[in-house]
Amino acid sequence: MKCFLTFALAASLALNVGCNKSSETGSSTASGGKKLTIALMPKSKGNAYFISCKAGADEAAKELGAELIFDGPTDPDPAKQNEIIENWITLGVDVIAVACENKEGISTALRKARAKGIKVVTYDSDANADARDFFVNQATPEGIGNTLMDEAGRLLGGEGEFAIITASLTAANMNEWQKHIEARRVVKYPNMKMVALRPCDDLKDKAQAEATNLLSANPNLKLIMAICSPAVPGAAEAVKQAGKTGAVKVIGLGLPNENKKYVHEDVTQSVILWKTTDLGYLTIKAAADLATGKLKAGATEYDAGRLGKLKVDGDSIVLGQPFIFNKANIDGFDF
Ligand code: RAM
Repeated sequence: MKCFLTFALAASLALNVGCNKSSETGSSTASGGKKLTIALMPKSKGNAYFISCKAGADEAAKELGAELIFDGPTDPDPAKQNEIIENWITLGVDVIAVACENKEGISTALRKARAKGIKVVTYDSDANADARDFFVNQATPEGIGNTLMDEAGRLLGGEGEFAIITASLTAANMNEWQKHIEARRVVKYPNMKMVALRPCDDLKDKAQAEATNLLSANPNLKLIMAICSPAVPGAAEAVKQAGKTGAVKVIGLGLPNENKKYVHEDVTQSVILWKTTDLGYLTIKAAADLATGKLKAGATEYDAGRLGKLKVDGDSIVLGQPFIFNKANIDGFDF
């Protein structure tokens, strides 16, 4: 916790936004001795979640002496993701690291990149397994699903209706988490009922509109679970404006800075996340080590620099456990 806090504060100072290149001193080189070029794509550049990932990616690129290209759609757009991947193939980058908006849709472009000798890692949200070398996963899907469902169960005393707001129905991460939320509900909270699942395209305003509709369509709704970061403040704003603060609880996967206000107003009870800067750092470190041959298929453990040794689960490198922010601790975090 202390370590997380120290890191989060340091990372917030290093925050750097936009599409740019960063290259500094270091030692990671591609074959032929030239500097490694790693291309990093978020689901969307406007999402604070990915802006925070990029701060950690910049840190790793600097440490490794790699060239970092950062680009992606402004708002979530799977077709734009494919277009950018095609450009990177033409450019001949060494590694592509991408958070996939549409699991199936992006896999063809990523397979093409691999066929041209470009290494591919996914992070945050996976592609098909044969379209990438490794997936850098923020936490296990069970860990995320169970933490969300246990928080919902605790807040409702194991009874009542809840609804989920997700980003998209094509993103692998959300779909995996949702399976585990449901599995946990069946086993531990059979008296809780999920009445709706609504996508918000990973956009706050759309999440707010969806939450407003959910509140009027479901008079017995007791909790909204928002499983993409912009949806947590979006749902909170809807609950607040409907005058249902406390009567309808809000929890979800979000950034402390986007939710502090609502947590202090008792609109939002729990915010769950991982260290987003560490996710960006780990992604670039793994991308570089994959390109230089230090990380190979079949590894069971990975030496992730300042993050220490991490478990490799098949072809997934797992960052850690999700963390719960609430009224008691949220002010200690700045990201
Ligand atoms: C959103 C993105 C991302 C997800 C987080 C929790 O910002 O959709 O994929 O991991 O929320």
